[in-house]
Amino acid sequence: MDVDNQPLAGDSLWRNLQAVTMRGGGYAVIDEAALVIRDGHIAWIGPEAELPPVKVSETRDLGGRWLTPGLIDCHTHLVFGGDRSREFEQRLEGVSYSEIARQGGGIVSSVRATRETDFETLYASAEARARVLLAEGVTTLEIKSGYGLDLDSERRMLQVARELGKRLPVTVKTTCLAAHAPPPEYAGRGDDYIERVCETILPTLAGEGLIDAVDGFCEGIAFSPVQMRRVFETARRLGLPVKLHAEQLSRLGGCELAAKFGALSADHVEYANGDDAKAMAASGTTAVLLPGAFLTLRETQLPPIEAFREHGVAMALASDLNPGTSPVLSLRLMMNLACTLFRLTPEEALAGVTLNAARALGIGASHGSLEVGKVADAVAWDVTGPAELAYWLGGQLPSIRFHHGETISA
Ligand code: DI6
Ligand code: FE
Repeated sequence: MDVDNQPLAGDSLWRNLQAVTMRGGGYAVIDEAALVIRDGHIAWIGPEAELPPVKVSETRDLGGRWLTPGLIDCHTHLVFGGDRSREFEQRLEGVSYSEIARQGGGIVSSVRATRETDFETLYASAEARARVLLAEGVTTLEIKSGYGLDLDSERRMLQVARELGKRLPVTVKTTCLAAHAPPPEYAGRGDDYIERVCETILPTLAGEGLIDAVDGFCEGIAFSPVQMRRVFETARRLGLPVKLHAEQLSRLGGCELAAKFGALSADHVEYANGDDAKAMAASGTTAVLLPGAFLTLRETQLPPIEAFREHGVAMALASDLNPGTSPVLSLRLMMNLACTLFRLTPEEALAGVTLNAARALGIGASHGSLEVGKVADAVAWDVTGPAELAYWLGGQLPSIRFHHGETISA
C-alpha cells in the first residue's frame, strides 16, 4: 500500500486560527492556519488551504482567534511559607531592605516560615499562586527551592514543585537554589554552608530525582563567584545544567562565570555590560529579565538590552514570583513592564515568555514555538493581534488554553 496516500492521522484538528508560531524567535505568523495534534504534539501546521487529507477524532473551530505557544514562566520562587506583606508597609514607612533583614525579616524570615510549614500547607498556598499564573496562559513553570536551606526543607519545597506538575495541567521544571543565602545557623560561615550544599544537599536531592537545574544567588549579600564556582563544579559532576542570579545589585562577575560553565541562563543582569553580553552570546546563555523585581526595588540601572540585541543574546522574561522582591502574579504584566521599562518590543516580549523562556530551561527543542514535533502547549486568544498581549497591564484576557493538546478547563 502506498503510505503517501494515507490521510494524516491525528487526535484533533484545530482550524480557523491565526498562528503566531514564534518560529525563530519572531511572530512568524501563519494566516488562516490549521494544526493537526497527535499524542499531545504538533503533527502538522500550515495554512488551512494546504491541509492534506486528515483523519482525526475531533475538529475544533477556533473562530479566527490568535494562537500562540503556551506561556512559559522560567523563573519563580512560588513555593514558600509565611507572608511578608508587612515588610512592604515597612519599606513604605522608610525602613530599608537591609534594616528589615537585620531585624530578622527578608529572606531569613521566609526561611524560618518555610521550615515550619508542612507539605500540605506549603502545597496549598503554592497551588493557589500557580493557578493564577495558569489562568492567564502559563503552560510551563519553573520553580526554585531556596527558602529551606537545609536538606529536609529544600527537599520538601522541591517535592511540592513536583507535585504541582502532577496535579495541575502544567509542566514543572525544578531548580535547586540551595545557594540562595547562608541560613541563620551558618551566619558568617558562607564557605561552610557551600560545602554542605556541595557535599550533601545537591548530591542527595539530585539522587532523588528532584532537581532539573542548579541555581545560586551571586551577590554581596549572598555568595561570591568563587563560592558559586564550587556549586557549579558540583552540578557539573552531577550532570545538571546551571543558571545564576547574576549582576542584580552590583557587577561581581556572575555572568562571566555563568558563561564559562555554559549556563542555561543568567538572570536579573541589570549590572551586566557589553563584555558580559559577548560572553553569554558565545556560550548560548539566555538573559532572563525580571522587571517585577526591578520595579519593586525601584531599581534605576537598566539591563544592557542594546548589547544583548547586538550580540544576539536571547532575552527571556519571567515573574521572579517571590515574597520579598517580586510579589508578581502575572506573566503578561511582565510583558508590559518589559516594554515600558526596558523598551522591548511586544514581539520581543512574547519571545521572552515563549521560545526564549524555553531556552532558559533547556527545553527549546520541544517547547516555546508552534512547530511540527513540538509539544502542543498553546493559547488561543480573543484579541485583535499579538501586541495586545503586552499592551494591557495584566488582567485576564479571554482565551482557550491547551496543555499537551488537551483543553485546560480550570
Ligand atoms: N533575588 C532576589 O531579589 C531575591 N532572591 C534573589 O535571588 C530576594 C528574595 C527575598 O527577598 O525573599
Ligand atoms: Fe529570583
